[in-house]
Amino acid sequence: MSKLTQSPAWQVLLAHQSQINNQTMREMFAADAARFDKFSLQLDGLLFDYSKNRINDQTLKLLLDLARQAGVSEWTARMFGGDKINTSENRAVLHTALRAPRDAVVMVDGKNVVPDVHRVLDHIRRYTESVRNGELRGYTGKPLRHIVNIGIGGSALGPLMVCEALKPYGHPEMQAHFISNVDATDIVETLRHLDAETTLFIVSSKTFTTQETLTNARSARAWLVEKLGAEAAVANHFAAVSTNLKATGEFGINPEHVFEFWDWVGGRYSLWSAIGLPIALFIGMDNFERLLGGARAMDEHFQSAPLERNMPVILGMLGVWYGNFFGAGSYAVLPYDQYLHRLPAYLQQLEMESNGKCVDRAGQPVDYDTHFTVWGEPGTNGQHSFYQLIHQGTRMVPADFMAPIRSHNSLGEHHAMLLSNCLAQTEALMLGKTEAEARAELEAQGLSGEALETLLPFKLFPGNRPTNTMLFDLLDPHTLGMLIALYEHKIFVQGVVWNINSFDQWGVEYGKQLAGKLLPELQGKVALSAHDASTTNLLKRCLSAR
Ligand code: G6Q
Repeated sequence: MSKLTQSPAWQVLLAHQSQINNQTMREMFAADAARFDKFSLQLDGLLFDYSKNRINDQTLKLLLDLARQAGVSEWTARMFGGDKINTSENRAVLHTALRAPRDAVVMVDGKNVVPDVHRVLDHIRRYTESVRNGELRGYTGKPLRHIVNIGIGGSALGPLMVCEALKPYGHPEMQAHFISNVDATDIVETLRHLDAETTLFIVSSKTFTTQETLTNARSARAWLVEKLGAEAAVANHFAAVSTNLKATGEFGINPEHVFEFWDWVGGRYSLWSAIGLPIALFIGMDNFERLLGGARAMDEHFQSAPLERNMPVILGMLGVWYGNFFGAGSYAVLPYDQYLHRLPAYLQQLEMESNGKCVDRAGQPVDYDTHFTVWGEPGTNGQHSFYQLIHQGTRMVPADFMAPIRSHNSLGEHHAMLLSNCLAQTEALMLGKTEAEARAELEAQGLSGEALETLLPFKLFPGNRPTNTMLFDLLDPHTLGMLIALYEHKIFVQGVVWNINSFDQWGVEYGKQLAGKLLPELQGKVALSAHDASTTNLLKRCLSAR
């Protein structure tokens, strides 16, 4: 057994789980009028209600004991302080420095990195303002109005999710597009509707070696040159974001349009850096800074609030509670805001790439579960599809609900209906429906006797299904910044408890390596090497069809 599963805090939680397993939240709410006050927190208008969880005062105390035992506060100080806690890559983890104020000091290898962060932010401001106000134009003199981000994974999902989420703040004449997939359909279908004269490509790649991104960038460049009839057009229509300035130079991107970031920014944590360039172009630099300000507010809260009142710590420990002590294998993200429709996809990467690990920091196999599968869809669409399983399936699926109190689009009763659905779902999941309640309902519908008894079992809802609710006034840049940073830090807390490195991604690297080997075989450039029978026959089938 590992040190973690043998530890006193873990063992006490195991025993506690068997006690609480028989209690219902229905009873807990009935017994404690102060439950909501006790189990909810607020920060800058963001209300985090975690009272609909299978916890009591003792559970919370024991979960926080586990967090203390794991050293959550100490690890937090190390991360914010620039220690190289990403040990398998020997890197600091400093996405928090990207939203630090100008006068902050964060040292990496004896150098304060904050002046560099603000130098790049100033560069982004100058560049985005000149594109937005039409000073910097395309090759034929037209303003650049279609921003096309070419990047994948961490160099795409964050900016895409944020541009979608903050559409109401977008420049009225601008549109943001995202090309990621090496599948030509992605670029062909995106460019089909665009006018080269008004299109600005941003090639975003931390390493500037990623096959998909460089292939798409080359195809985009060829498209532009063909449409505008001049190589010289590339200078105005391309920008790049990378840590690899040598490679951006070799690709031929005007150095004035190259935005730098650093190896201490993880790809999936990079939307706050120059990787956020499409966001700043689309919503403007003032709004981008509000987004950074929201994340900074969450950073300050995470660093300073006691564990008992600390949102990321509590959210993280609730995940540990269900994942490790109730055997939950997945959790759902359910935004009741259409603008957040890409949040589940973004969190899938952030969470699963960070904490989907099977060895601990020392490289030893773990004997406990690490991260859940993350999935979700915006409400109310999910209600008409997979909520059935959440309500009446055999597995526990903890879920995070989130909703704005006000909508950017007030239209008739839409928003009241949306909100009522959100609140009704968490209430129903918590309460369930007892036999007596179901029976009374059926009787009220005029059923009786055998007909009633036959239908009754299908009408029962076990309830006691845990949910969190994040409620906020309006989905604005500050709130979104807080929300994203909340999840970033929650993941960090869980990684600390599981004693894993949340900041490497060797699984991604392996995929990149494998595809590189198969490509020349698939193109018929080299003979087939030894593969398993399945892969060999799939390759042969592809080759024979060419
Ligand atoms: C993120 C991962 C991964 C990465 C992509 C793109 O944390 O490392 O998703 O962002 O593989 O990499 P580049 O930015 O280097 O092209």
